[in-house]
Amino acid sequence: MKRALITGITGQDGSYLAEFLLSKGYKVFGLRRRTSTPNYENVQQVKDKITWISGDLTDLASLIEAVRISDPDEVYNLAAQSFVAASWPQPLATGHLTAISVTNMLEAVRIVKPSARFYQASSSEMFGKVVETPQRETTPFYPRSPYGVAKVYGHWITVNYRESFNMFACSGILFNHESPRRGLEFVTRKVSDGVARIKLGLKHELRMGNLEALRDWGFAGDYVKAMWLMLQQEEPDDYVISTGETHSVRELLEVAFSYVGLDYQQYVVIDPEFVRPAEVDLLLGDCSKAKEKLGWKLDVGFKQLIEMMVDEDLKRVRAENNAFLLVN
Ligand code: F7E
Repeated sequence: MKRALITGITGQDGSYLAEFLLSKGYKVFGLRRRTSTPNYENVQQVKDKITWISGDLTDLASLIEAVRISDPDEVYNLAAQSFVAASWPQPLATGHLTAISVTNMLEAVRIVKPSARFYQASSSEMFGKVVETPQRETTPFYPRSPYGVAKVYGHWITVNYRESFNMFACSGILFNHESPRRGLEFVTRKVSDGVARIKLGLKHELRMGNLEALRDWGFAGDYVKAMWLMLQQEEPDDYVISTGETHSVRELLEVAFSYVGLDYQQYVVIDPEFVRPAEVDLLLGDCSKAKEKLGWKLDVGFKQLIEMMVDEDLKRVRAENNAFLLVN
């Protein structure tokens, strides 16, 4: 039985990856940080199948212990401060969690089990103010936020450990990937949740930032399979994972509102609070290397993804509201 250690396991990607690895017969270990209000919502179906290890990304001793206890064949480093907008007000915390912690994880693996295969969650945010379109593995980075800068560090330290210590370390340069498990602050989920609340009469407007930003949005459930495929190859390497399509935030609004028979223009209000100090205007990934070498393919397209998210939020908001009406 193969053994995998996942950091960030209670997040969107971690939960899909845990389910995928469990379905493949893996023994799955999840690193969890102590919080006063633990949130297992994303992993509720598989919580009891995961072996939980207490640890913190910023505490190297706890990571060494996590690698020792799990004795993993594969390590997936998904934990980070992942919300770009929060990286301006918290640049140092983002640097510790999203950049330096990657070295902590790599060090823990190098010291305890250097033969383990390592996956680093790199990001299309590294391309930032893009110098070429579409973006591919060889496109130079030009990050536009403290988050993007931190991810560039994480990316290069992973490459460096591969080259310095001959470790099987891979970076997946994943473009935006979404799902009903996405955090409510990210734009797709903010819109699907907002549409559900407006449709159900619980909300009357949706306050948004820059509607012209273009993103390459895929389904997280498809993207975690690419992570696994990267670690099954003969040689470690880095891969872009994307859909090869780009859509604006405005198109996202159109698709989501029109799906429930509404016109977004009647509800959306532009609020400077959601406009970023520096923007990534356009992302469009070329994932031909992943398709060719990994045999990776995607199943869920943009419209289907947004409609799935709206459907799930309608269900959830309806249920929450019914429960509220019952007790009041
Ligand atoms: O913003 C614009 C915003 O926060 C997308 C993370 O997973 O993907 C994600 O980063 C776009 C931006 O994701 C609102 O300005 C407009 O242009 O959903 P987001 P992100 O910043 O692209 C990459 C690959 C990662 O690695 C990150 O961890 O939407 N936008 N109005 C808005 N965005 C938000 N959040 N809220 C708004 O009201």
